[in-house]
Amino acid sequence: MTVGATVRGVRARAVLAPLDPPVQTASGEVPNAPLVLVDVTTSDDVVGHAYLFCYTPTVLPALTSLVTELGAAVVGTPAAPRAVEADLRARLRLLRPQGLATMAIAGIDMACWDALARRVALPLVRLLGAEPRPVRAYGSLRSMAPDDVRAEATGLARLGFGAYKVKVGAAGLARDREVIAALREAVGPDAEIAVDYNQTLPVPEAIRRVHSLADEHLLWVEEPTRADDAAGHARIRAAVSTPIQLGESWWGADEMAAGLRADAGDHAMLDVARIGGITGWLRAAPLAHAAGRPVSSHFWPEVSAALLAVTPGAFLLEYLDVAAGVLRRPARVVDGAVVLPDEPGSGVDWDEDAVDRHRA
Ligand code: SMN
Ligand code: MG
Repeated sequence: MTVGATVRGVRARAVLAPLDPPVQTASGEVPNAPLVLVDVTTSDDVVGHAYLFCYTPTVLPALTSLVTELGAAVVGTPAAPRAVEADLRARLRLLRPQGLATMAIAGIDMACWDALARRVALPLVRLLGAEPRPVRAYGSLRSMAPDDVRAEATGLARLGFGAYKVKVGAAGLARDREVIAALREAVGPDAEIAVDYNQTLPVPEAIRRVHSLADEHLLWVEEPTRADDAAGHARIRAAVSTPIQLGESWWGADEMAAGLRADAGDHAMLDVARIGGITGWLRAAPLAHAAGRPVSSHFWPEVSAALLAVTPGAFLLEYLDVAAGVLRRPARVVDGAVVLPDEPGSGVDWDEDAVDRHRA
């Protein structure tokens, strides 16, 4: 292994990974997972892998092309993740990094960290300075209809989670209560339950509903109103007793810092693609801890498990594995925790036959 490898190539492939069941939210349904699979090859022939989830197939060609173009720009430069990330952010300073640009940089960043871990033959968690350990997770449901919730939760409960999250807001408060009751019936009285409104409620309605649901003793209410309305979330938080969770929608540490300054939430949840990759997470997560917010993750269970294992104030990993349909080894859950593989890399490897079947 040479000490300083360079980036030899960056490949981006678009796939539509199967989701069974599809993911439903009050802001729309995701029938299959539009993913960009990123492969960074170094000058000593090591290949790092990462994937990006882009919510809708409409932007899949644009994000694939953005990863390809940004990847081409760093060919020949040192494959050091922090150097690549700084180079790409500098190139996009005038554009401003929010949006697909941050997501594309994050994908290349995660793949560079995977390549580095593979080059030094360390699991990502060891490269980041911690020992592999089980990372406590919660079962994040995809279904929203009470009968589907009951069935899905019964299956998830076999993985031993102590907490679950269900998406609500598809109809009125009565339906929210029906959904929570269905989940409670399936997971039992001791499990914690969180709900996610996926940004759909106007602030007054959010205050009314969250206040009314106080007797459900929810673990948290997530994104009750628009993600970019930090002041609105702060108003909701000041008016209710149930903890408010948000952060999956923050584009980078700057937006996170603004959300923390606005007192928008009691918790903070980081989406490793939107926060800016592994480098972005390592920059942002300490801000939440300094502000006294427990840190949870959004999607990306493999990489998020390694990051939560090194994050002060880490709380819960979201177990919702949207890429499992194209991964050789999806994240493994034992007794309600994601088990980190003690093998080189981040744990992301493609099932190439499945990738071929699901190419977009
Ligand atoms: C969510 C958002 C978009 C797609 C699936 C799920 C949700 C979550 O906000 O927290 O998982
Ligand atoms: Mg959410």
